[in-house]
Amino acid sequence: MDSQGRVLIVDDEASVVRALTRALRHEGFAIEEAASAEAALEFIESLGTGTLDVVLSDIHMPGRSGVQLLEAMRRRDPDLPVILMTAVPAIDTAVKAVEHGALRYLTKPVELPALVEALTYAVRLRKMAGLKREAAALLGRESTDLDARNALDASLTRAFDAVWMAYQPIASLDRRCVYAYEALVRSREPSLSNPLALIDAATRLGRLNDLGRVVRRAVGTLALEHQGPELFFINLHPNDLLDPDLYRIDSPLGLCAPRVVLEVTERMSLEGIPDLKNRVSSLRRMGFRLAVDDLGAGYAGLSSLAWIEPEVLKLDMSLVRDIHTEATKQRLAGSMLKLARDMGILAVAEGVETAAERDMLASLGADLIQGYLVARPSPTLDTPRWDTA
Ligand code: G
Ligand code: MN
Repeated sequence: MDSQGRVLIVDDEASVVRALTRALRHEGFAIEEAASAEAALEFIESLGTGTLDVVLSDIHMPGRSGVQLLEAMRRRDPDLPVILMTAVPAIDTAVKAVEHGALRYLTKPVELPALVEALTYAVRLRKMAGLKREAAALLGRESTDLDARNALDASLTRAFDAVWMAYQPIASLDRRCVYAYEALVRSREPSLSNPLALIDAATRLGRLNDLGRVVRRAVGTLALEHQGPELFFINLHPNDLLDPDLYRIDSPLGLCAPRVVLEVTERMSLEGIPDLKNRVSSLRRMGFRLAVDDLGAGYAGLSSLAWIEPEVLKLDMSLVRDIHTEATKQRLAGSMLKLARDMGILAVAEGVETAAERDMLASLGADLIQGYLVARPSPTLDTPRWDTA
Protein backbone atom coordinates (compact mmCIF):
# COMPACT_ATOMS: atom_id res chain seq x y z
CA MET A 1 0.00 0.00 0.00
CA ASP A 2 1.16 3.49 -0.79
CA SER A 3 2.18 5.33 2.35
CA GLN A 4 0.79 8.71 3.32
CA GLY A 5 4.31 10.03 2.78
CA ARG A 6 7.82 9.41 4.08
CA VAL A 7 8.73 11.35 7.22
CA LEU A 8 12.14 11.78 8.82
CA ILE A 9 11.80 12.29 12.59
CA VAL A 10 14.76 14.07 14.23
CA ASP A 11 14.86 14.17 18.02
CA ASP A 12 17.50 13.38 20.63
CA GLU A 13 14.92 11.99 23.03
CA ALA A 14 14.48 8.31 22.20
CA SER A 15 11.12 8.07 23.98
CA VAL A 16 9.69 10.91 21.86
CA VAL A 17 10.94 9.31 18.67
CA ARG A 18 9.43 5.98 19.68
CA ALA A 19 6.04 7.45 20.50
CA LEU A 20 5.88 9.56 17.33
CA THR A 21 6.98 6.66 15.15
CA ARG A 22 4.37 4.34 16.59
CA ALA A 23 1.55 6.86 16.23
CA LEU A 24 2.48 8.03 12.75
CA ARG A 25 3.02 4.52 11.37
CA HIS A 26 -0.45 3.76 12.59
CA GLU A 27 -1.68 6.74 10.56
CA GLY A 28 -0.06 5.28 7.46
CA PHE A 29 3.19 7.27 7.23
CA ALA A 30 6.52 5.66 6.42
CA ILE A 31 9.02 6.71 9.10
CA GLU A 32 12.77 7.23 9.22
CA GLU A 33 14.53 8.23 12.44
CA ALA A 34 17.58 10.30 13.35
CA ALA A 35 18.80 11.10 16.86
CA SER A 36 20.58 14.35 15.92
CA ALA A 37 20.77 17.03 13.23
CA GLU A 38 24.10 15.60 12.10
CA ALA A 39 22.60 12.12 11.68
CA ALA A 40 19.66 13.65 9.79
CA LEU A 41 21.96 15.47 7.36
CA GLU A 42 23.93 12.30 6.80
CA PHE A 43 20.75 10.40 6.08
CA ILE A 44 19.49 13.08 3.65
CA GLU A 45 22.87 13.13 1.94
CA SER A 46 22.70 9.36 1.41
CA LEU A 47 19.25 9.57 -0.19
CA GLY A 48 18.55 10.19 -3.81
CA THR A 49 16.18 13.09 -4.45
CA GLY A 50 12.48 12.62 -4.11
CA THR A 51 12.50 9.77 -1.61
CA LEU A 52 11.71 11.82 1.47
CA ASP A 53 8.60 13.99 1.78
CA VAL A 54 8.97 15.89 5.02
CA VAL A 55 11.30 16.39 7.99
CA LEU A 56 9.86 16.64 11.50
CA SER A 57 12.55 17.94 13.84
CA ASP A 58 13.00 18.93 17.45
CA ILE A 59 14.68 22.34 17.91
CA HIS A 60 16.78 21.92 21.03
CA MET A 61 19.25 19.08 20.59
CA PRO A 62 22.88 18.59 21.56
CA GLY A 63 25.09 19.53 18.58
CA ARG A 64 23.28 21.38 15.82
CA SER A 65 19.81 22.64 16.62
CA GLY A 66 16.74 22.05 14.51
CA VAL A 67 17.03 25.59 13.14
CA GLN A 68 20.62 24.93 12.04
CA LEU A 69 19.48 21.67 10.46
CA LEU A 70 16.84 23.61 8.56
CA GLU A 71 19.40 26.13 7.40
CA ALA A 72 21.83 23.44 6.20
CA MET A 73 19.06 21.55 4.45
CA ARG A 74 17.72 24.59 2.64
CA ARG A 75 20.96 24.77 0.70
CA ARG A 76 20.67 21.15 -0.44
CA ASP A 77 16.98 20.78 -1.10
CA PRO A 78 15.01 24.02 -1.29
CA ASP A 79 11.59 22.45 -1.32
CA LEU A 80 11.78 19.69 1.26
CA PRO A 81 9.21 20.77 3.87
CA VAL A 82 10.40 21.01 7.47
CA ILE A 83 8.20 21.07 10.57
CA LEU A 84 9.87 22.12 13.80
CA MET A 85 8.80 21.15 17.31
CA THR A 86 9.84 22.63 20.62
CA ALA A 87 8.96 22.32 24.27
CA VAL A 88 10.18 25.88 24.89
CA PRO A 89 8.72 28.20 22.28
CA ALA A 90 10.67 31.44 21.94
CA ILE A 91 10.18 34.38 19.65
CA ASP A 92 13.72 34.44 18.29
CA THR A 93 13.77 30.77 17.28
CA ALA A 94 10.32 31.14 15.76
CA VAL A 95 11.53 34.11 13.72
CA LYS A 96 14.61 32.20 12.54
CA ALA A 97 12.52 29.16 11.71
CA VAL A 98 10.24 31.23 9.52
CA GLU A 99 13.18 33.06 7.93
CA HIS A 100 14.62 29.76 6.79
CA GLY A 101 11.32 28.53 5.51
CA ALA A 102 10.07 26.16 8.20
CA LEU A 103 6.58 25.13 7.23
CA ARG A 104 5.19 24.90 10.77
CA TYR A 105 6.38 25.52 14.28
CA LEU A 106 4.66 23.17 16.73
CA THR A 107 4.73 23.26 20.52
CA LYS A 108 5.36 20.04 22.45
CA PRO A 109 3.56 17.98 23.51
CA VAL A 110 2.27 17.82 19.97
CA GLU A 111 -1.26 16.58 19.56
CA LEU A 112 -1.67 13.83 17.03
CA PRO A 113 -4.50 15.30 14.91
CA ALA A 114 -2.65 18.60 14.48
CA LEU A 115 0.55 16.76 13.61
CA VAL A 116 -1.14 14.51 11.08
CA GLU A 117 -2.80 17.53 9.52
CA ALA A 118 0.53 19.39 9.27
CA LEU A 119 2.33 16.36 7.84
CA THR A 120 -0.40 15.67 5.28
CA TYR A 121 -0.24 19.28 4.13
CA ALA A 122 3.56 19.10 3.91
CA VAL A 123 3.47 15.91 1.84
CA ARG A 124 1.04 17.53 -0.59
CA LEU A 125 3.28 20.57 -0.93
CA ARG A 126 6.21 18.32 -1.60
CA LYS A 127 4.28 16.49 -4.34
CA MET A 128 3.22 19.80 -5.85
CA ALA A 129 6.83 20.99 -5.98
CA GLY A 130 7.79 17.79 -7.80
CA LEU A 131 4.94 18.26 -10.28
CA LYS A 132 5.92 21.88 -10.92
CA ARG A 133 9.45 20.77 -11.74
CA GLU A 134 8.14 18.10 -14.10
CA ALA A 135 5.84 20.59 -15.80
CA ALA A 136 8.67 23.05 -16.22
CA ALA A 137 10.81 20.30 -17.77
CA LEU A 138 7.96 19.26 -20.06
CA LEU A 139 7.41 22.84 -21.21
CA GLY A 140 11.09 23.21 -21.89
CA ARG A 141 11.73 25.60 -19.05
CA GLU A 142 14.08 23.41 -17.19
CA SER A 143 15.57 26.11 -15.14
CA THR A 144 13.21 28.39 -13.26
CA ASP A 145 14.22 31.59 -11.49
CA LEU A 146 14.11 29.66 -8.26
CA ASP A 147 16.40 26.97 -9.65
CA ALA A 148 18.85 29.64 -10.79
CA ARG A 149 18.72 31.27 -7.39
CA ASN A 150 19.30 27.96 -5.65
CA ALA A 151 22.18 27.12 -7.94
CA LEU A 152 23.74 30.51 -7.17
CA ASP A 153 23.16 30.00 -3.47
CA ALA A 154 24.91 26.63 -3.64
CA SER A 155 27.85 28.17 -5.53
CA LEU A 156 28.05 30.92 -2.97
CA THR A 157 28.14 28.45 -0.08
CA ARG A 158 30.97 26.61 -1.80
CA ALA A 159 32.70 29.92 -2.49
CA PHE A 160 32.52 30.91 1.20
CA ASP A 161 34.07 27.58 2.15
CA ALA A 162 36.84 28.18 -0.38
CA VAL A 163 37.64 31.80 0.53
CA TRP A 164 41.27 32.79 0.81
CA MET A 165 42.81 36.19 1.34
CA ALA A 166 45.40 37.84 -0.86
CA TYR A 167 47.64 40.45 0.77
CA GLN A 168 49.17 43.37 -1.08
CA PRO A 169 51.85 45.55 0.53
CA ILE A 170 51.39 49.28 0.97
CA ALA A 171 54.95 50.54 0.85
CA SER A 172 56.63 53.67 2.17
CA LEU A 173 58.90 55.15 -0.50
CA ASP A 174 60.78 57.32 1.99
CA ARG A 175 61.44 54.62 4.54
CA ARG A 176 61.66 51.65 2.19
CA CYS A 177 59.45 49.53 4.38
CA VAL A 178 56.06 47.90 4.29
CA TYR A 179 53.62 50.18 6.08
CA ALA A 180 50.68 47.80 5.81
CA TYR A 181 49.08 44.94 3.90
CA GLU A 182 45.69 45.32 2.26
CA ALA A 183 43.64 42.13 2.52
CA LEU A 184 41.73 41.30 -0.67
CA VAL A 185 39.12 38.56 -0.80
CA ARG A 186 39.48 35.70 -3.28
CA SER A 187 37.77 32.33 -3.70
CA ARG A 188 38.83 29.04 -5.21
CA GLU A 189 35.22 28.33 -6.26
CA PRO A 190 35.59 28.48 -10.07
CA SER A 191 32.18 30.05 -10.79
CA LEU A 192 32.87 32.90 -8.32
CA SER A 193 36.62 33.30 -8.51
CA ASN A 194 36.26 36.94 -9.53
CA PRO A 195 35.88 38.96 -6.30
CA LEU A 196 33.38 41.34 -7.89
CA ALA A 197 31.19 38.38 -8.94
CA LEU A 198 31.50 36.99 -5.42
CA ILE A 199 30.37 40.25 -3.83
CA ASP A 200 27.60 40.62 -6.40
CA ALA A 201 26.27 37.12 -5.66
CA ALA A 202 26.40 37.76 -1.91
CA THR A 203 24.52 41.03 -2.44
CA ARG A 204 21.79 39.43 -4.53
CA LEU A 205 21.27 36.60 -2.05
CA GLY A 206 21.34 38.84 1.02
CA ARG A 207 24.47 37.15 2.35
CA LEU A 208 26.87 40.10 2.41
CA ASN A 209 27.19 39.95 6.16
CA ASP A 210 28.19 36.29 5.99
CA LEU A 211 30.91 37.20 3.51
CA GLY A 212 32.13 40.08 5.68
CA ARG A 213 32.35 37.73 8.66
CA VAL A 214 34.34 35.13 6.74
CA VAL A 215 36.78 37.81 5.57
CA ARG A 216 37.17 39.43 8.97
CA ARG A 217 37.76 36.11 10.69
CA ALA A 218 40.44 35.17 8.15
CA VAL A 219 42.27 38.49 8.42
CA GLY A 220 41.90 38.70 12.20
CA THR A 221 43.32 35.21 12.62
CA LEU A 222 46.33 36.03 10.45
CA ALA A 223 46.90 39.38 12.13
CA LEU A 224 46.82 37.75 15.57
CA GLU A 225 49.51 35.31 14.48
CA HIS A 226 51.65 37.84 12.64
CA GLN A 227 54.33 39.49 14.73
CA GLY A 228 55.39 42.69 13.08
CA PRO A 229 54.82 46.40 12.91
CA GLU A 230 52.76 46.28 9.72
CA LEU A 231 49.10 47.28 9.81
CA PHE A 232 46.32 45.39 8.06
CA PHE A 233 43.88 47.19 5.77
CA ILE A 234 40.54 45.48 5.20
CA ASN A 235 37.68 46.50 2.89
CA LEU A 236 34.26 47.02 4.42
CA HIS A 237 31.03 47.00 2.48
CA PRO A 238 28.59 49.66 3.77
CA ASN A 239 26.42 46.72 4.85
CA ASP A 240 29.15 45.45 7.18
CA LEU A 241 28.63 48.61 9.23
CA LEU A 242 25.19 47.26 10.13
CA ASP A 243 26.49 43.88 11.32
CA PRO A 244 26.80 43.56 15.13
CA ASP A 245 29.65 41.10 14.57
CA LEU A 246 31.87 43.97 13.41
CA TYR A 247 31.56 45.59 16.83
CA ARG A 248 32.56 42.52 18.85
CA ILE A 249 35.73 43.23 20.79
CA ASP A 250 36.31 39.50 21.33
CA SER A 251 36.33 38.60 17.61
CA PRO A 252 39.74 37.87 16.04
CA LEU A 253 39.69 41.22 14.24
CA GLY A 254 38.39 43.07 17.30
CA LEU A 255 41.27 41.67 19.34
CA CYS A 256 43.84 43.29 17.06
CA ALA A 257 41.86 46.44 16.22
CA PRO A 258 44.78 48.85 16.90
CA ARG A 259 46.67 47.24 14.02
CA VAL A 260 43.73 47.33 11.63
CA VAL A 261 42.54 50.02 9.24
CA LEU A 262 38.99 49.63 7.95
CA GLU A 263 38.52 50.87 4.38
CA VAL A 264 35.16 52.32 3.39
CA THR A 265 34.78 52.86 -0.32
CA GLU A 266 33.69 56.11 -1.96
CA ARG A 267 32.03 54.04 -4.68
CA MET A 268 29.02 53.22 -2.56
CA SER A 269 26.67 55.52 -0.77
CA LEU A 270 26.58 55.54 3.02
CA GLU A 271 23.12 57.09 3.00
CA GLY A 272 21.35 53.93 4.08
CA ILE A 273 23.41 53.55 7.25
CA PRO A 274 21.50 54.92 10.23
CA ASP A 275 23.59 56.28 13.08
CA LEU A 276 26.70 56.36 10.95
CA LYS A 277 28.59 58.77 13.19
CA ASN A 278 27.98 56.67 16.29
CA ARG A 279 28.97 53.50 14.50
CA VAL A 280 32.20 55.07 13.34
CA SER A 281 33.02 56.33 16.82
CA SER A 282 32.32 52.88 18.30
CA LEU A 283 34.83 51.43 15.87
CA ARG A 284 37.39 54.06 16.86
CA ARG A 285 36.83 53.36 20.53
CA MET A 286 37.60 49.71 19.78
CA GLY A 287 40.95 50.87 18.39
CA PHE A 288 40.29 50.65 14.65
CA ARG A 289 41.44 53.35 12.29
CA LEU A 290 39.42 54.22 9.19
CA ALA A 291 40.30 54.89 5.58
CA VAL A 292 38.28 56.29 2.71
CA ASP A 293 39.00 54.07 -0.29
CA ASP A 294 38.84 54.82 -4.02
CA LEU A 295 38.95 58.59 -3.57
CA GLY A 296 38.30 60.24 -6.90
CA ALA A 297 36.31 57.32 -8.28
CA GLY A 298 33.52 59.03 -6.41
CA TYR A 299 29.93 58.25 -6.00
CA ALA A 300 29.62 59.92 -2.67
CA GLY A 301 31.30 63.21 -3.54
CA LEU A 302 33.27 64.21 -0.52
CA SER A 303 30.54 63.36 1.95
CA SER A 304 32.17 60.14 3.19
CA LEU A 305 35.15 62.26 4.25
CA ALA A 306 32.90 64.37 6.43
CA TRP A 307 31.09 61.39 7.91
CA ILE A 308 34.09 59.24 8.56
CA GLU A 309 36.90 61.75 9.22
CA PRO A 310 39.40 59.11 8.15
CA GLU A 311 43.00 58.68 9.30
CA VAL A 312 43.91 57.47 5.81
CA LEU A 313 42.87 58.40 2.26
CA LYS A 314 43.39 56.12 -0.70
CA LEU A 315 43.65 57.79 -4.10
CA ASP A 316 41.84 55.70 -6.70
CA MET A 317 43.96 54.07 -9.35
CA SER A 318 42.07 55.89 -12.10
CA LEU A 319 43.82 59.05 -10.86
CA VAL A 320 47.16 57.26 -10.80
CA ARG A 321 47.01 55.70 -14.24
CA ASP A 322 49.34 57.61 -16.64
CA ILE A 323 49.57 60.48 -14.19
CA HIS A 324 53.01 61.34 -15.56
CA THR A 325 51.43 62.36 -18.89
CA GLU A 326 48.19 63.94 -17.70
CA ALA A 327 48.33 67.44 -16.26
CA THR A 328 44.77 67.34 -14.88
CA LYS A 329 45.48 64.21 -12.86
CA GLN A 330 48.70 65.77 -11.58
CA ARG A 331 46.84 68.86 -10.44
CA LEU A 332 44.05 66.85 -8.76
CA ALA A 333 46.29 64.28 -7.10
CA GLY A 334 48.75 67.00 -6.07
CA SER A 335 45.99 69.02 -4.41
CA MET A 336 44.55 65.96 -2.67
CA LEU A 337 47.97 64.99 -1.32
CA LYS A 338 48.57 68.51 -0.04
CA LEU A 339 45.12 68.79 1.48
CA ALA A 340 45.50 65.42 3.18
CA ARG A 341 48.82 66.56 4.66
CA ASP A 342 47.23 69.78 5.91
CA MET A 343 44.43 67.78 7.53
CA GLY A 344 46.86 65.34 9.16
CA ILE A 345 45.59 62.46 7.04
CA LEU A 346 47.88 59.83 5.52
CA ALA A 347 47.47 59.30 1.78
CA VAL A 348 48.04 56.11 -0.18
CA ALA A 349 48.27 56.09 -3.98
CA GLU A 350 46.68 52.89 -5.31
CA GLY A 351 47.32 50.88 -8.45
CA VAL A 352 50.80 52.17 -9.23
CA GLU A 353 52.02 50.10 -12.19
CA THR A 354 55.01 51.92 -13.63
CA ALA A 355 58.13 53.67 -12.41
CA ALA A 356 57.01 56.81 -14.28
CA GLU A 357 53.75 56.94 -12.31
CA ARG A 358 55.64 56.35 -9.06
CA ASP A 359 58.15 59.11 -9.76
CA MET A 360 55.45 61.63 -10.61
CA LEU A 361 53.53 60.73 -7.42
CA ALA A 362 56.69 61.06 -5.35
CA SER A 363 57.36 64.49 -6.84
CA LEU A 364 53.78 65.50 -5.88
CA GLY A 365 54.52 64.53 -2.29
CA ALA A 366 53.25 60.92 -2.09
CA ASP A 367 54.99 58.58 0.33
CA LEU A 368 52.76 55.51 0.56
CA ILE A 369 52.12 53.58 -2.62
CA GLN A 370 50.42 50.31 -3.52
CA GLY A 371 50.33 48.56 -6.88
CA TYR A 372 51.71 45.91 -9.19
CA LEU A 373 54.96 47.86 -9.53
CA VAL A 374 55.75 47.19 -5.88
CA ALA A 375 54.04 43.84 -5.32
CA ARG A 376 51.04 41.88 -6.55
CA PRO A 377 48.44 40.58 -4.11
CA SER A 378 49.66 37.24 -2.78
CA PRO A 379 48.60 34.60 -0.24
CA THR A 380 51.79 35.31 1.71
CA LEU A 381 52.96 38.57 3.28
CA ASP A 382 55.55 39.45 0.64
CA THR A 383 58.21 42.12 0.74
CA PRO A 384 58.12 44.72 -2.03
CA ARG A 385 60.49 44.75 -4.97
CA TRP A 386 62.63 47.74 -4.19
CA ASP A 387 64.65 47.39 -7.40
CA THR A 388 61.65 48.76 -9.29
CA ALA A 389 60.03 50.66 -6.45
O1 G B 1 38.69 48.89 -4.42
P1 G B 1 40.07 48.47 -3.97
O2 G B 1 41.05 49.58 -4.02
O3 G B 1 40.05 47.80 -2.60
O4 G B 1 40.52 47.36 -5.03
C1 G B 1 41.80 46.90 -5.13
C2 G B 1 41.87 46.00 -6.34
O5 G B 1 42.85 46.50 -7.25
C3 G B 1 42.30 44.59 -6.00
O6 G B 1 41.44 43.65 -6.59
C4 G B 1 43.71 44.47 -6.53
O7 G B 1 44.00 43.15 -7.00
C5 G B 1 43.74 45.47 -7.64
N1 G B 1 45.07 46.07 -7.85
C6 G B 1 46.04 46.23 -6.93
N2 G B 1 47.13 46.85 -7.47
C7 G B 1 46.83 47.07 -8.78
C8 G B 1 47.54 47.65 -9.86
O8 G B 1 48.67 48.10 -9.76
N3 G B 1 46.88 47.70 -11.05
C9 G B 1 45.62 47.23 -11.23
N4 G B 1 45.07 47.32 -12.45
N5 G B 1 44.91 46.67 -10.22
C10 G B 1 45.52 46.58 -9.01
MN1 MN C 1 40.67 48.81 -0.90
